Amino acid sequence: MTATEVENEIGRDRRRKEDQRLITGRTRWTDNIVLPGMLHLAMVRSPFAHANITSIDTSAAKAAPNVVTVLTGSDFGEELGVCINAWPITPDQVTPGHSPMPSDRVAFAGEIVAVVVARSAAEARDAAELVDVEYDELPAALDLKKAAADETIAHPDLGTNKSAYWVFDSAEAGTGGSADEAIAKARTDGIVIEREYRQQRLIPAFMEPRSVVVDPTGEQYVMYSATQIPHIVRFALAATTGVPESKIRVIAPDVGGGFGGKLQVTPEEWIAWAVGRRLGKPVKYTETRSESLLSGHHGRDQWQKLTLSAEKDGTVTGFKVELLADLGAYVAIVGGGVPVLGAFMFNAIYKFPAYHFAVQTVLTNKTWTDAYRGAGRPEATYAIERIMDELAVEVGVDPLEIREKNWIKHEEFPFTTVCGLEYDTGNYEAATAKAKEMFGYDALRAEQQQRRDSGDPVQLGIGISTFTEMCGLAPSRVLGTLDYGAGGWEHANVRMTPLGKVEVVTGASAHGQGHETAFSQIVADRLGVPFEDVEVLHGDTQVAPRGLDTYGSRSLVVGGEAVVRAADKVIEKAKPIAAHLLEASIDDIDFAAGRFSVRGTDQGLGIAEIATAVFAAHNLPDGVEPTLDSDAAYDPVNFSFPHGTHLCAMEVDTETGALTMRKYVCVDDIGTIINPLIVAGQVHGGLVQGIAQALWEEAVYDDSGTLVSGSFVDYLLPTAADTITFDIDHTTSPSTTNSLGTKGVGEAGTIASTPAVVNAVVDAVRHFGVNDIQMPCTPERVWRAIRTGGKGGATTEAAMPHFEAEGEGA
Ligand code: MCN
Repeated sequence: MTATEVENEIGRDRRRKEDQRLITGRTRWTDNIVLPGMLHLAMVRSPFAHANITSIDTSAAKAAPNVVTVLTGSDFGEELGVCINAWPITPDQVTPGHSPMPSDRVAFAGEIVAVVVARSAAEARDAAELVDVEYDELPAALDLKKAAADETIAHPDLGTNKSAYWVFDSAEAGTGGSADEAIAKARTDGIVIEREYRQQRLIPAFMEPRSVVVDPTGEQYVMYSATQIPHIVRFALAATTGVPESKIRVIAPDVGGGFGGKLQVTPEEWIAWAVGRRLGKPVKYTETRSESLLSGHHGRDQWQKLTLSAEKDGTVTGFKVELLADLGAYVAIVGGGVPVLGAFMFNAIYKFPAYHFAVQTVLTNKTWTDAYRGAGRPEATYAIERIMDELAVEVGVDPLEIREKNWIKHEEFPFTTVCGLEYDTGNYEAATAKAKEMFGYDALRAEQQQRRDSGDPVQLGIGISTFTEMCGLAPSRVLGTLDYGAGGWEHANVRMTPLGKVEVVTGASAHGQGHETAFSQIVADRLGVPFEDVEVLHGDTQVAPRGLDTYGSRSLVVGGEAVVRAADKVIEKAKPIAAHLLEASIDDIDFAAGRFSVRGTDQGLGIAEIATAVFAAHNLPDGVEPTLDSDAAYDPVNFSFPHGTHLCAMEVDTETGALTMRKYVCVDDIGTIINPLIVAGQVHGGLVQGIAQALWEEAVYDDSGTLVSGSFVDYLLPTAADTITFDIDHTTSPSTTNSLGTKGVGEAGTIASTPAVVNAVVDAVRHFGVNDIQMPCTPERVWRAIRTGGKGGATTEAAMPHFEAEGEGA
């Protein structure tokens, strides 16, 4: 391949390098790892949501075939470590102690009380059934609103379920006016819309269940884990167990998805680590799918109370958001911070002059919650995009018109929002115009009217979501102001091998996103080498010692930029060597398409030739190191702000409540696209995940705190057969926060699609008096809403309790 042929890797539909090994079964998942003498673990879990442990009899289990030992929390001391919360959102946050294996009291059904160690996984599981645990059941705090009112206490020693109260007020922050004043004024001469929305609890369901292998037999403790965050796991292990980081190696081999669900330092990892160290033998634990649903962290679970004020023409004057967020039994690694991330997104693409946000995080006796694809931003987008539709109805205009009246115009960028964030670029007009055209908006509106007029039993609804999000979880200083426990930089190393190939080491830790391919494209373009000559290494703290891993759609905008900078340093390092070898002045050397050339001549050397010359080191300039190897760490000054317009057409059978999606169009602006094929995959997967929240998925507990939706029979994870073909396209306003002009895409589809779908469903049946249907919009809920003229759809739970500030806000 010639240099010119590799010029434009960026923007090219490259098939993913990693897929060869993934889809031909040649990869090695954590559960495939077999080490000499390896033992297997099975967890004994509490069937009760809240109970004192009165006794644990392990004798029968210990006597079972091939069982090596059975251990409980009291068999361990500090070596067990503690599960950490890395984001206390207020200084006075109430944070229950979280042992990976408590010995006195369990706080959710599924919590681990003992671990069985056996020679095979099956024998360990069988023996786990023989562990006899006596419990003294305690009342469980299960309903979020009741828990917020401290009706039943999830952790009696704490005396309250209220964990933290976090506030942002634009008047106090100096970024806008007072939302309360705006609302009071609108009550007399404008419009006030008050709504309460439910964000149901969801369960991240990745393809590969969580799995961990610990090998304590070498000089280092080695942990293989199906995790998104090998660097953070290593840090947490060292910080809480006292073993130096240099003695810990964490490897995330190929990881089969995470969606935020593997952004956790899990009790199972802690226990495997402690058992491996205790016995001095390699151990493995792989969860069953039921354990995954039961005890891996859950997502969402909020009540949202919203008050929007506007002038009579629909110009928004203020927005007040009050949230209750269910933490579950413990404050997970970034659990409390999830609603805080959302706090900056409720104003979305709009120019609201006044904004107030308050969240009360609440402890309950359910599985702990934490990041799930979008983490706070889907919840915020849902709230604002649903209520903008309500405003349009009140004003009597098309919902796109109400959005256009309030959104930031493209010529107004960069724009500082009422939350104090600076949106660098965007063009909502362009994305919306393109989406409208692809959708056939006017024709579908006409058809909707015709169906209404004729009383067609199948009604048509059109749903809109003009979303934005902050992603590229990054600026360390900003994260510091929010008391987040880490920075947001990313690290890369780019090095040329003696034969002119390139190794790229990244601290990002892909688990399905295709970084090996996309980062190869970036480096191939930058260094002018063939795509095939670039190897991307990641996911092993020994190979990639520095990094902050993958979540928050950060890997390209932060990690990719670090790769660019490291590659540029390689070019800068090679340049004086090229000048020396070409016997020219460095000022006369140009670099393009992988070749250093002497300006005005046909003399030149390829970068691969320089790499070989550097390796030989026979003829280097004085004082030049014989390596073509550079590091870069990048910490951006701002987030990136993808946006887009999503339109959904939904047919609703008003006699049965059955829903049939007819069309889904999305036009996203994610800046420069590195690999359109990967992006399409990200958008498709993301859309399905968001649509699933709107229509199918919900973690349901019974009155005793047992997870009823504990298998895929009841937890309705969609398959490809449940979805339609989406029409996706893009507009481009390059980001200014990185040199490639990219914005993240990993969460965009999920964030945008949920409100587009629910807006479509509500729009189809609004003439029956319906203004909300609680998610998931099951046929039954839709049918009931139509029958009852449901204002607020199927909401059955108690009203939102009034909550007051009890702690310091931000
Ligand atoms: N990309 C691109 N051009 C852009 C933006 C992104 O080519 N303008 C490419 C990137 O190079 C990368 C992929 O798209 O290969 C996603 O990039 P990015 O938006 O940076 O997101 P991350 O790589 O940081 O991935 C995290 C994000 C999150 S937060 C969740 S949750 C999620 C997601 O990615 N979980 C996933 N996508 C997932 N995809 C799979 N298969 N599995 C998961 O668990």
